Amino acid sequence: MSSVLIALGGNVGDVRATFAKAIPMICGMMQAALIARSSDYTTPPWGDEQQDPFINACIEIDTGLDPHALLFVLHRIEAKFGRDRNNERRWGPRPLDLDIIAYDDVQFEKPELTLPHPRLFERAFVLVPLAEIAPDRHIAGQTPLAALADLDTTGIERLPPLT
Ligand code: A4P
Ligand code: MG
Repeated sequence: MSSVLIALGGNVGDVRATFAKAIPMICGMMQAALIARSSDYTTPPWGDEQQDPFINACIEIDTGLDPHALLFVLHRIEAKFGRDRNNERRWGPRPLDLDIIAYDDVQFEKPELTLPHPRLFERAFVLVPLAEIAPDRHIAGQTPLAALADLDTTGIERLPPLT
């Protein structure tokens, strides 16, 4: 089994309800065990600031699937929640975005998949939830907690659990 960190994001529709349904779907379709789930956070839009705030979270799972199979399943789940990659702009609004942040200590760079995620350390909206569940995990020579010290976390707020 491999330990995989996945970042969830979205800003279209009821994103917290989407996460609540998508996480068991991820585990079911990947025959994976959910090891950890961060809180949900509201985060200011990054990259393209002319859009609604996002909700972000991170999970850790144990799975036997290889990285490419994992990406294929994640894209299918994004589509189930209404994501249409053909009709969106880069960094624009989307109901659900599922990024593979890290897969064990695997490192490679291909057009369709780069591990660890290449923009991970630029993004407080990924690192804040990641630091909640894996503060000291070594990813490409850094840890989420240490990397966060260099980033602006203004406007990122942890949300109370849904009742
Ligand atoms: N890809 C390569 N490596 C990976 C990986 N490790 N995990 C490829 C997942 N996918 C990977 O992804 C484009 C392609 O990257 C995929 O087809 C896959 O084959 P995408 O998610 O469609 O692209 P994107 O989202 O437009 O670009 P990018 O750079 O991945 O950005 P994000 O982060 O996904 O951008 N602001 C806040 N606050 N919170 C957010 O969640 N999200 C975005 C979306 C912008 N601003 C945001 C947020
Ligand atoms: Mg993405």
